[in-house]
Amino acid sequence: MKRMKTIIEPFRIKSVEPLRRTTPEEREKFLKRAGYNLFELHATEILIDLLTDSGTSAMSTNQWAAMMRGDESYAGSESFFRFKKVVDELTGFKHVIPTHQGRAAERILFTVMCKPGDVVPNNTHFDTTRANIEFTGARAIDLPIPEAADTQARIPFKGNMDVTALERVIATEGAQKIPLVMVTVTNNSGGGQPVSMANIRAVREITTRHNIPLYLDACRFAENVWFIQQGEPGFNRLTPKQVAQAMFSYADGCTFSAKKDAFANIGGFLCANDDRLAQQETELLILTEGFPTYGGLAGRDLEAIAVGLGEVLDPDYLEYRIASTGYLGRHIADHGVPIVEPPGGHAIYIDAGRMLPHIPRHEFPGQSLAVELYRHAGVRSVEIGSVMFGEHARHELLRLAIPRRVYTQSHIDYLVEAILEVNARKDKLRGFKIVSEPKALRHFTARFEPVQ
Ligand code: P70
Repeated sequence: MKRMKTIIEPFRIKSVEPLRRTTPEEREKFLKRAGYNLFELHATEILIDLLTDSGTSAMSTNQWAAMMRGDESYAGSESFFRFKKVVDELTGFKHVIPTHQGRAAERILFTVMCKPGDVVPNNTHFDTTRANIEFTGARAIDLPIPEAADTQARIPFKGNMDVTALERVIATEGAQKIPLVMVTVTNNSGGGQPVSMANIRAVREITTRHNIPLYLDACRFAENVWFIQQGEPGFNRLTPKQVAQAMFSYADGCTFSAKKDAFANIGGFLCANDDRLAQQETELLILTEGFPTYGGLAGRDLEAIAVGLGEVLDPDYLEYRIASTGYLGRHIADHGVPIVEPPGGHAIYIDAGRMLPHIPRHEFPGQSLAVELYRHAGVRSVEIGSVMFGEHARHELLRLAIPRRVYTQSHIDYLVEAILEVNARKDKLRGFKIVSEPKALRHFTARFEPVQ
């Protein structure tokens, strides 16, 4: 049968949550109280929340049903074995350690593997990954491909790692100083861009030659898989699950935040093939997270993850997901808003540095745009630039992250309208300065004031 052109949300809605409207005067008051940091807003003050796609997904009826089956035994819970079976089959790794979220997996992994003076390359580290590596005294270095420097370049698999740069880093630092190489799929800081299988294979080849373990930061593995399946030669006859299995087969382990591509509201895991490492990781897990068959999660959370990992690989879902993100991207970019091209998987990133050339980096153009979009339309987004990454920021971006299965087409159309209205008077936007900040991960709690 010939397929119709319109791609629809492949679900219907059973339970709804009202959206809350606010007036411009109220939003001005909330912004002042929050120190112009959108993390400080209350959820009730927001109309459409694009702060993150993490932990914000709508769960399915099957996930809710599975939660009722949650076995809350402290040790040996049935839910753990159901979860483990799904993760084993998907990833093929020998050991799986549940954690309460992605960063707990990162902390355990880097505590066990890194020491001061070490270096950990990644295509691009995300905020908590970088912070957890630096916390051990090691150095986190980003090796995106050179083409990623140009936000306007429309090339596929723009999330790839620069393998020539990886060889160079190994040659200059020495393999013994590199406890692991990581590849983040999709590349979150870089624009939600996918990494090709060919690139993962090339990184594997280099790391094998130097005897360095390769780990995937697999938070958005399914979205990455869809780009490979649709766009990389040789994969379109495989199912998304088979492509995912192929992708995981190149790695020695992974970290995973189940708050993204498992549609769970909380959870994560750490996988490893190395028995000795897994042993050390399990010991740390018991110290800070919990017994190895629950690792900081309730049995019901493990059930939700197990079901979610199956649902996310449904081709109808992935087709809709990537089309919906692309629709937002095309509709604003084709009307003059510079975005990171081409649109990625989970979010659209506006190049705020390019859109607001009159606001210098040190006055945070991404933050200025985030504040204005909230002020204008009640939409919350997040700066991914010099506020989040300081001197490591490569671009001044504003990320519009799309929660999974939560918003409909008309919400997206409202966003397009709001963004184009702000764009029409972008020259009026002013910069910000930071008036207080913590030592690490400052974006979560810093306070700002507008520059006069
Ligand atoms: C996001 C959230 C989390 C994340 C990630 C990658 C590639 C590990 C983690 C940690 C964080 C965030 C950012 C801004 C606003 C709110 C939240 N990413 N690796 O939205 O996982 O959060 O489970 O500890 O993207 O991108 P976890």
